[in-house]
Formats: sequence, C-alpha cells, structure tokens
Amino acid sequence: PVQPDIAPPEDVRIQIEDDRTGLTVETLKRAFADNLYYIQGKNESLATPFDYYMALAYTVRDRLLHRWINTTTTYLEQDVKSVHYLSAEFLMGRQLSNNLLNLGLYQRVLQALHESGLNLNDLTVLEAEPGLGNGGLGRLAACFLDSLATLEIPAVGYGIRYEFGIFDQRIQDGAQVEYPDKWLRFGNPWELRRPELTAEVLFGGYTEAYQDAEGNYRVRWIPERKVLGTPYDTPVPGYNNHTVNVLRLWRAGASEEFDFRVFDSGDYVGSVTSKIFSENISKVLYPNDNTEQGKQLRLEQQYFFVSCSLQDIIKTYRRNHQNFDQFHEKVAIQLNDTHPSIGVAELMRLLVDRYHLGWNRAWYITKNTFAYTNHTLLAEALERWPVSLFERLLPRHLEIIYEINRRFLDEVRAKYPDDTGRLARMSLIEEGGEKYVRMAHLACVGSHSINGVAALHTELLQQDVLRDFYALWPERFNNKTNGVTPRRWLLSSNPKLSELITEKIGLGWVTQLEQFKQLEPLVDDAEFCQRWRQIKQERKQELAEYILLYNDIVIDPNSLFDVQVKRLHEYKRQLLNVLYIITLYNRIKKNPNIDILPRTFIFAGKAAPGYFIAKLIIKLINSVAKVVNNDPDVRDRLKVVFLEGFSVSLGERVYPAAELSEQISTAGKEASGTGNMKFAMNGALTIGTLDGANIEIREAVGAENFFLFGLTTEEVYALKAKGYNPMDYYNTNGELREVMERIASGYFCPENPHLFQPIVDSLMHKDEYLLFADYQSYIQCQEQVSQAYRHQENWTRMSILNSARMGFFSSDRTIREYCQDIWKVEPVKIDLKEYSQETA
Ligand code: B1H
Repeated sequence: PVQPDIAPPEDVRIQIEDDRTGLTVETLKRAFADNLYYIQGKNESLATPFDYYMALAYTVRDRLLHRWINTTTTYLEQDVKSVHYLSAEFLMGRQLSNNLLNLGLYQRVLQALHESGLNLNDLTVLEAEPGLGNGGLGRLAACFLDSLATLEIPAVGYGIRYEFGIFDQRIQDGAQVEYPDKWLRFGNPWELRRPELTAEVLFGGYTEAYQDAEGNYRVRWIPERKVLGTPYDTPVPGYNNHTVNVLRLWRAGASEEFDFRVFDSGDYVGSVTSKIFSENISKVLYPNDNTEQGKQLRLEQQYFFVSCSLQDIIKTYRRNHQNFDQFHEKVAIQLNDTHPSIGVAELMRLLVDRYHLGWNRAWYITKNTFAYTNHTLLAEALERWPVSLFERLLPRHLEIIYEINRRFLDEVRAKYPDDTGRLARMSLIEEGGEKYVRMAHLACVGSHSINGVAALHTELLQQDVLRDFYALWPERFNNKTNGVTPRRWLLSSNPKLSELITEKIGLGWVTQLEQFKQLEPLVDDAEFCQRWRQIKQERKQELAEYILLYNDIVIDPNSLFDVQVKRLHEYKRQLLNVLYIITLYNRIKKNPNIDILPRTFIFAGKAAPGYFIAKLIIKLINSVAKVVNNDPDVRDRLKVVFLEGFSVSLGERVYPAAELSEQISTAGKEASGTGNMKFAMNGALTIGTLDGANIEIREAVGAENFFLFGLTTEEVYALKAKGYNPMDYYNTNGELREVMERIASGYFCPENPHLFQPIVDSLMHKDEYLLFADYQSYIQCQEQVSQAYRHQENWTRMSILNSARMGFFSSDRTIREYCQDIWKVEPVKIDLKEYSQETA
C-alpha cells in the first residue's frame, strides 16, 4: 500500500444504540453533541444559542427521517390510496416543539438539555417561523396535515416554497410598515432538498395539431419558456404513532436549456441574469387574504406548483401501475380553494397529450380524482383570469378549458333547454367586455365533491354563490366544518391547562377531543374551578409581561382581556370593536366616576399592504390607544394594545391568555373562522354574530355560554334589499353620533385632524358591512359581558363549559369526515422496523 491506514485509537467503543435513531436521554445527548460538532462545526466554547437550536433540530430530524423513510416505503409497498392536499399556502408555525411533542420526545429532550446546562424554551424561540400563508386558509392546511398524520392517513401536502413568506409587520408611529420575511436567512434544518425529483414546467408559446403514426389527431404545445421546480420536503409526524408524512414545497429555478440559450448570441451575462426571471416564481407569497390579486406572476405561481405536483403524483402512481385505470382509486386530490384549480386542465393535458388517453376516459379520471373546497363568499376573492392572459401564458390549457366548457354547456343545455341566462351564468368563461376564466366554475365542473367550511357557509354556497351548480349536481355538495389541531392549539401552547385537564380525564383527549365532555361535571368542583381560573390568570400575567416588553404599556392583569386577533379586513369589523372602545371612553369623559369594568382591548393582525382602509384602521386603533391609555380620567380602567406581527407563534401566546374572543363579522361574510375555535378551546367566551362556525360553536357550548348579537344573514340581505342607509342609525343614536364626531373631529390625531376622514366617510355614506346597524346590539351585548365578568365564579364555569364542549372542533373530526365522505381513504398502520432495542 502506498499509504497505510491510520490506526484506530484504542478507546473507541462500539455503540449499541444508533445515534441517529435512539431515544434515551443518553443517546439524545450524544447525538446533540455530535450534530453541534459535525453539522454546526462548533464545540461548547464556540457555540451560540442558535447553534444549539440547529444541533437539536438535526437531532430531532434524524428521528423523523427514520420514521419517514419507513412510512414512505410502507405506502409504496402496500400501494395505498393517498390524499394530495394542494394549497398555495401552508402556515406551519415553528416545528421544533411540535415535532418533539408528536414524537413523544419532549420530556427526554428537556432533560438531555438540562443536563447539558441548556433550556429548551430559550432554543425554540430562535426558530424562524415559516410564514407561508396569510391567515385561516393557510393555517387550516397546516392543521389538516397534523391531523392526517395523526390519523395515519397517507397524505402529501403540495405547495410553494416561498423565499419570502408573509411580510413582517412592524408598527411605526402607529402605522403598519412591511418588512421582507427572510425566514431562510440562517438555513432551514427541517427541509430536505430533492434535486433528483426536479420537474419541468412550461409556459407561453403556441399549440399545433398533428397526426401521430397511427393517424390519431393530437395537439402539441410548443412552449416559449421552461422553468424547473425542485422539491423541498418537510417531514410531518403524527402524534404518538410512527407515521411521518411529507409537506413537499416547490422552488422555481432556471432551466439551462431555455434561460441560457442566449449563450450563442454572446450575451453571457444577460443569460445568467435572466435566471432571476425563473427564480421569481417562488420568490414571494402574495399578501392578500380574501381578495384576489390579478397578477400574471400569481397565475404563474399557481400553474408552477400545480404542474410540478401533478407530475410528481403521476410519477409515484406509475411505480405501481402500468396504466391509468386505477388512478382515481389511488389518488385523491383536494383543491384548497381555487388557487390550484388549474390542476383540472393540467391533469387533462397530461392524460390526453402526454399519455394519450381518450378525452372521455381522461375526464372520468380527472373528475373522480379532484375535490374542491370553497373558502369564501366574498365576490372580490373569487378568482377570474383574463382569457388574454391565459392565452399568452397557458395556450394549451385555454384550449382544454374551452373543450371542457363546450361539453359542460351541452350538458346544461340538455337539462335546461333554451335557458340562455343560465348558460351565461354557468359558463367557465365570463363574457361581456373583457373575457375571463372563472376558476371556481372550473373547480366545480372538474370535481366530484364541492364543500364549504361551515354549515352556514355551505348553505349560502348552495343558495347563492354556486346555486346553479347546486341545482345541476346537488349530490356533489357537502359541508365540512373546519377544525383546529388540539396538539398545537392546546397541548403545546397551553401546557399548564393541558396538565390540569389530563390529571382529571387522562391523555386520551389529545387525539379524541370528544373526551373533553368529561370535564363538564367538574364545573361543580370548586378546587378544579379555582385551578382553572389560576392558570388563566398566569397566562394573562405572562401576556402582560410580553406587552410591557414589546409595547411598553402597563396593563392590569385583573382586567378583562378582550381580544381580537385576525387579518385586518373591513368585513371582520375590527372597527366595530373600536366604536365600542370610543363609546366607553366618551362615557368616562362625560362622567369620570362612572362604574366601568376594567378592560384590556388587545388587537393583532396584518393588513394587505395595498389595502388602504385596513391600514388606516390599524392607525386608528393605535391612535385611540395612545389617547385612551394616557388620559388620566380613564384611570387605567381601559387599555388598548395593538401587538405587531401577528403569527402562529404570537397566537400561541395570545389564545391561552384571552377571556373574551371577538368574532364579530357581518353575518354571511366569514366562511368559517378558526381563531374562534382556538379561543374557545382555551377557555375564552365568545362575543359573536351568527356567522361562519360561530353558529355551530354556539350550539355546541350552549346559547347561555355565548354572547350573541347582531343581524342574521337573512336580516342583512333584507336590509340591503330594502336599501340600507347608515344615516338612519346615526341620526337616531346619540352615543353612536358622539363616537363618530369624536373620530371626525381629529381628537385622536390632532396633528393631522382629517386623517381618519376616509373611515368616517365610508361608514356614514356606505357602511357596506353594517356596523351602524349592529352598533346598538353590540354595545348592549358588551354590557352583558361586563355584568357576567363581575361574577367570576360563573364566568369560570362558562369558561370551562366552553372548553369542555369544543370536542367537535378538532381538525381530527374534520379530517375523518373528509376521509369518509370525499377521499375514501383508510388509515395505514406503520410499524417501525429496525427500531432500536432501547425504545421497544
Ligand atoms: C379564507 C381565503 C383566501 N377564505 C384568497 N379565503 C387568498 C382567499 O391569496 N389569496 O388570493 C388567500 C386567502 N381565506 C379563509 O379560510 C376564510 O376567510 C375563513 O373564514 C376560513 O376559516 C378559512 C379556512 O377555511
């Protein structure tokens, strides 16, 4: 030998437990030290807290990988039917604590770190939150992934790996300022890049017809550009089982072949810089919630991730199948709103153009594969793309959509002869002026199931937004009331309350939230009530400390914590809450000795950067806060706080500390809401309208434990039909008038007294969301809340009953319903092979 091996040192001991899979405290400590050294390249004297976080994350990831590989192998070997959840958004929240809890490693890691002189909480907060969603729709997708893995359902989440997630919100001078969310800056230890699974996505160009060797008529698409999609996989563990599913997010990159063509022309630098055009596709999440953003790049994002995902699904299916006969029996695809609905045309294109299936066969498979969830009734959120844009970007898909439409309209015509109005209403193409493709119609026609996200919402879909489709295909419609995962929203975020509950009813509730009803008899147990109250008080105290730290506002931890946290949107009516605050303020100014219940009003939520009025409402909240918080007459009885940067992590702090949950949208506008569920599970009482899932929450917790106010959906429709005039209310309600005069006078912004005029004008002249109509009812209801809060024992009783009756609102229940009614999938038990002895 040229070079002899180095002799091994004497003291190398063979380790029985695998450092990458072992679960004992000793193994975890060794793995942690190993990762610190060999991944972070640090020892204890060099490591920063972030190095420790990374070393721990890799230690956890290794244990996930072991289960994930095993799960994937099992799915492949058993040729299972899988769910594919296509969503433009996944608001996952931080991964570390969640993964530790689901893997059952939390206590041991706590101990391992403790023995190394470290504190777990100090490390978890260092994780950048992946904010790849706007609000409820994206968070729902994340809760669903947790429930799917926990229920042992084979499932993949497909989406976009945005380089910049939802912007960072900071409040400067009372106003929202947006900063880019550089969440990947220090690396993401949870994802695995899979370059070997890269997919090609085509854009632009033209189509041409040709005859193949057998003389069949075919169409070929000659695209103008090609983009590459590389998947980044994040493991998604179930709670207390061996299932690890995957969230597969696509990142766009340049294709050499296309972007570097210019090499020939000598423009080397130009060809390299043009790379950014392709990479732009996955650059940034559009920060709109419940409004469409008719931008070309947005359609490119949608087609990009949908095409990558469908090619990936087909690739996986073909490992076990020669033809497409069983495709819809092995693949269920859920469209999370219309954002991925181009998938209907893309699957048709792949089946017909690439795999040469006949149209009817392809259509049968497509329809039986897709299912569509609608998340909104707001007209401004219904997606439509200009036909001209489609033609430029996706010429072949437009042809396919036209053909789908031709056949669909034939079907409508056969059932409703001579009903031209109906044909125009139902067509996939909106005519009259600029032509548009109606994405919701494409989703309906191409799916075997259409669902809303709460009972009222589904009802309104059937009677209003999609009534023609309901008339044609009633059997396709069904409701799936939303839910939230009790793992993140209780077990993880409220450990002390979880402990108390577990002490009384055992741990079964974590996967069987229905068991919460066993808490009901405990409302008569004085000691239990006292501990319940005590835990809420501790969470309030902690939030008070946070508010002191971040907002420099002293709040009274004994005041009623009245909380509204959600996206800023006029229909959600944060402004109505503000009108109440000003009402109380005016009462104090008139009579400084008035007996008033001390309250802390807490707000948080992002406004879309281009949504002028929503941003002005943030400024108003902060301006009112400044006046109210500093007026000596108020004597600290009222405090108003706006927390900047609402996120999953901030939600985890806020829900456990909340006592009153504001769910005050105009009836008929909020499809479901899911924050309402997180609050109630954590023992907050709700003040709310008969909107979205509030209705079902109220039925579950009992009308006597819910503060109801406001017009019903029918009353809203009737009032608008007869002609709503907000001035009718203004003129007859003295307190309301004084509130509006207070705002209009410039009192809250003396340096710019007309600043809030647009808000005043919009309420006085239009009041689209009927704040004035609901004002009196809201004020009176808030007075009932204040009265109720004065009887602490009864309040605590109601708080317990709210939690105890929230069993239905676990996303596990929601997912079971999707599995049975829509996806027809069954759990697949995962055994962990090669499981190290120590864990047996
Ligand atoms: C919901 C959206 C939404 N509904 C368009 N619709 C978006 C629409 O970027 N866009 O273009 C983004 C989001 N989000 C929410 O979904 C509803 O408002 C909630 O009521 C519901 O609870 C949630 C989950 O179903």
